[in-house]
Amino acid sequence: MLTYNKISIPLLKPFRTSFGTQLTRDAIILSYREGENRSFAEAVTDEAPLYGYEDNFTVIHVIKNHLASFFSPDLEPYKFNEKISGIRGHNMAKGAMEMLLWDINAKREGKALHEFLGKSKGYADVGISIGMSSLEEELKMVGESLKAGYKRIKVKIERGYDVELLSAIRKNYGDIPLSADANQGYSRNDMKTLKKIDQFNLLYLEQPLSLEDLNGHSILRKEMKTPICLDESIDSLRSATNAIESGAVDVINIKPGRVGGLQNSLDIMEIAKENGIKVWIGGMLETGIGRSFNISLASNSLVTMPGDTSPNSRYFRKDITRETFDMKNGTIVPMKGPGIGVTLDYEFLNSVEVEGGKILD
Ligand code: OSB
Ligand code: MG
Repeated sequence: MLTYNKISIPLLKPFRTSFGTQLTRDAIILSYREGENRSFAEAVTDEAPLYGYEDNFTVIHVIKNHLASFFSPDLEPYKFNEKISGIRGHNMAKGAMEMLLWDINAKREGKALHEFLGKSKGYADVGISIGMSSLEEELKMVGESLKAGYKRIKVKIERGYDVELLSAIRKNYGDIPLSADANQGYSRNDMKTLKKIDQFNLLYLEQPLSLEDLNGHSILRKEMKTPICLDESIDSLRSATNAIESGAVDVINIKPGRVGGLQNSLDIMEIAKENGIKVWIGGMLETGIGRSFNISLASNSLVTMPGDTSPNSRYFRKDITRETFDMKNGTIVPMKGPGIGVTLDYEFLNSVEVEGGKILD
């Protein structure tokens, strides 16, 4: 039986980006039950379409009305992708369904997901994505994160809160591995400000312009020394190919939940490698379920930079999974499995459930 739960769990701290402030993680969790066995997946959407065009409501709608009829637990993920290829867009909904099949398939083989995916190093290199707050608070967070062992610090920037922040971080902490994520907060009219960011020697500048403005990113890439990383713009293998071919990108932030799942993520990693593009695995404040998928993928040897996959405890006082991830020396070891290797705390899940129901018998 295939079911979904929509949950809302409080974040330990508000997470502010250029597109808004998140106080809770509102997630759609998919569960598939076969006898005693349970498999899970998580959609990366939120309540409102601020990051991309999909939201929790469209995900439930698309899964129920368009994807579920193609689902069979006996399908390999790539076969499912072939079957749904006529349905346009909605890669966050597709990604949740596709990842569910990876968990089902890995569990049937009795393998941990990271092993089932192949090429696992056995650990993921971890960076932190720090939400916006006061300059003082952020400087403190950067210091604590370095002490905790994070291998890369990423801060969020927006118009009017960029140069001053980055300059203060460099002044206080020197030549640390630093990047900045604008979440589409700038436009082509901001070239002057964006070029000022070159002085900070960032590892990369993430998604400065609108997700639709691939040409703008190509122009910016010629104007700036700082490598350009794309996040929101890359929602499929096709958009990754387009971005690479049009010279719009140096680094890709791969979120399997955004690009339609793990198969597309692996395919993007391959074309990135062929073209000398660096990749890392991002996050969307996932619960332990989405986090386990991300960390399993992030341990793949084709991933070339630390990702946004902090331990659960950084986001939530309590998570819906009983198992949690710990970071040691800036690395996290993926779950031992089978599959994503996490179980649900149903008592807690019920207490944070907003709605739920059956999708397929
Ligand atoms: O742009 O990477 C992003 C969170 C929500 C939406 C978009 C983004 C983020 C993050 C947080 O940066 C990454 C994480 O810690 O999960
Ligand atoms: Mg981003």
